[in-house]
Amino acid sequence: MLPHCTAWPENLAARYRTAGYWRGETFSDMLQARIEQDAQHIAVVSDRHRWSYQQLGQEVDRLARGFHAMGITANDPVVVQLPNCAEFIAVIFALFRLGALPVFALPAHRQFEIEHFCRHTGAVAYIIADQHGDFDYRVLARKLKQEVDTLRHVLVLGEAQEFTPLGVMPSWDGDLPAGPQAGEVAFFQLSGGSTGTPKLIPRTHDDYLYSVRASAEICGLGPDSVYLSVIPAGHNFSLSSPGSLGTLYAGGTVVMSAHPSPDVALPWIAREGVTMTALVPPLVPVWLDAIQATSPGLSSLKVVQVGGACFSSTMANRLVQELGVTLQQVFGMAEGLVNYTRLDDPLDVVLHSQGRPISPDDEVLVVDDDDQPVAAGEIGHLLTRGPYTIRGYYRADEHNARAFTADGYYRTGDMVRMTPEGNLVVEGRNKDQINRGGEKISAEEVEHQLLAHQGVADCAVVAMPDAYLGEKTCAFVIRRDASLRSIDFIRFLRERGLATYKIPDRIEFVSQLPKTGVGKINKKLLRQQISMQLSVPAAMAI
Ligand code: OOB
Repeated sequence: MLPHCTAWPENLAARYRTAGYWRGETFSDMLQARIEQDAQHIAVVSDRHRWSYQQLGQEVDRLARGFHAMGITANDPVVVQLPNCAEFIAVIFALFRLGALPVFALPAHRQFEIEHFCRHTGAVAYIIADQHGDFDYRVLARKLKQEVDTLRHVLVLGEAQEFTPLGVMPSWDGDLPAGPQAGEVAFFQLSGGSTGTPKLIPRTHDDYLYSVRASAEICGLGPDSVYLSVIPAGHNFSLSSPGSLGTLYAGGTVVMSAHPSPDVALPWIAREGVTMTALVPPLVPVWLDAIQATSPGLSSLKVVQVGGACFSSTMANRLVQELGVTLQQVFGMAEGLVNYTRLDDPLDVVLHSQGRPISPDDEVLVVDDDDQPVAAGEIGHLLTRGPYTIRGYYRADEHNARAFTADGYYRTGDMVRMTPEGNLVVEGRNKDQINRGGEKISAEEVEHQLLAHQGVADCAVVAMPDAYLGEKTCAFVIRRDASLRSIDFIRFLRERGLATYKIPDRIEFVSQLPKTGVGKINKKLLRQQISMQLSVPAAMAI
C-alpha cells in the first residue's frame, strides 16, 4: 500500500477476498467491461456532452495519454476540483487508469483547503473549471502555483489562459504503462473533520468497488437506471452510494446537473427520464415547493435518496406523499460505512431510521464512554470496521491513534441507537463539528483561523439550530478591541481563503467563555445559550 496509509490486517484482507468482496477489479477494468457489454448505451450526460460508453472510453483514453505525456504517473496525487459535468467522470477514470490519485476537492473549497491538500499530498497537478458560479478558479490556481513547489500542472476545463486546456492535451501514441493493482490506493476522499485540518481518506480500488457494487445491488440499479447527480460529484454520497460510479457499474446512465437548484436540476428529470437521485435534507423542501409550483413531468423518478445530515420524519413523510416516490435514507461517511433503508422496507422504517449497513461483514458497535457495549436499544457511540472502512487517515499517525480503537474500529463520532430490527437511528454527535445541511465544518479549524486575527483573544465555534439547514455556525469571540465588528472577522476569514460554507453565520461577542470542571470551554452551554437566544424574539431579548 501507499506509504503513510494503514492496510487491513492480512487475515481480514484474506477473508474479504474469500467472501468475494474484494475481487481484484480496478475502476479501469470495470469501465472496460461495460464498454464491451454495451458500447452504444449512453453513459454520461451533461450540458455539453452525451457520451456513450464507447465515447466515454475514448475520452478517458485521450486524457490518460495526455496526462502520461505530461509526466503524470502512478501514485501522483492530483487535486480535482470540477463542478458536476461529464468531464469529471472522464478525468477521474483517466487518472485511475494511470494509478494517479485524485483528491476529491469540493467546488466550494478555496485557497486554504486546496493549498493544504496540495501540500499534504505533494500534489503534482490541479484540475479545475475556468469558472463556476461566480468564482474564477484560475485566479486561485495562479496563487497556488506560486506557493506550492510540487504543483507542476494546472489543467483547465474551458478557457485555460496560461494553463493547459483539458480539451487540447499533449498526445502520446506509445503504450501506456500497466495500470494499478486493485489492492492499491485509488484516490483520496476528504473527511468532514473535527480537527484543525481536513484529513485525507485513502480508498483502494478493491474496497471502494465493493461498496459501489453492493450499493448498486441494494438500490436495484441496472442498465435502465438513470441517475441524476446533483450534490458535488466527488462527495462520497453522489460518487458511490450508489451515485455515479454505482450507476456506471450497473451499465446505466449518469446525468450531471451543474447545480442542485430545482430550476437547473428538475428539467433533467423529464428530459432524460431520470429514475433516481440523491439529495441532502435542505434541498428537499426547496425541490418540493418548486415541484408544486411548476409540476414538471416526474413520472420516471422512482427513488429519492436523502442523507448527509439529519432528516426530519415530517419532511420525509412529505416527500413520500407529495412525490409518490420510494424514499431511501442514507447514513454514510467518506471513511467507509454506509447504511441504507432498503427499497422494500416498511414505510415506518424508512421514515424513522437511517437504515442498516451494506455488508454482512460491517461490524457495528454501539458503546458507552468506556467503549463498552450499551444495552440493546440504548444510545451510544457508533464504532465500525469492515471491508470498505479505512483503518487510518493518510499521514496522520497522531490523529489515527484517537480516531481508531486499538482493534481497528473507526470512531465515527455519531451517537446512534439500534432498533430491534437492526436499523440505526442517528440521535446526535459527539464530535466537535457543525453539520451545515450536509456540509461538515470542523469547529477547531474555524477557531484556528479566527485566532490568527490579532483582535481575537479567544473564541469557540459551535452549531446553532437553523430551520432550513438544520445547523449553522456561531462563533463566540472575545475581542481585544471593542471597535472590531463581525464584518471585520468575516472579511479576514474570506481573505485567508477559507471556504465560504465554513465562515461563521453569526458572531457573538463575549467577555469570557464558560469553562467545564476540567477547564475546557463548555461548548454545551454555548450551544444552549445561542439556541435560547434564537428562540426568544429579538424585541423580548434583554
Ligand atoms: C456523508 O459523508 P461525510 O463524510 O460528508 O459525513 C459523514 C457524517 C457522519 O459521520 C454523520 O455525522 C453525518 O455525516 N451523516 C448523517 C447522515 N449521513 C451522514 N447524519 C444524520 N443522518 C444521516 N442520514 O455525509 C455521506 C457519505 C455517503 C453517503 C451519504 C452521506
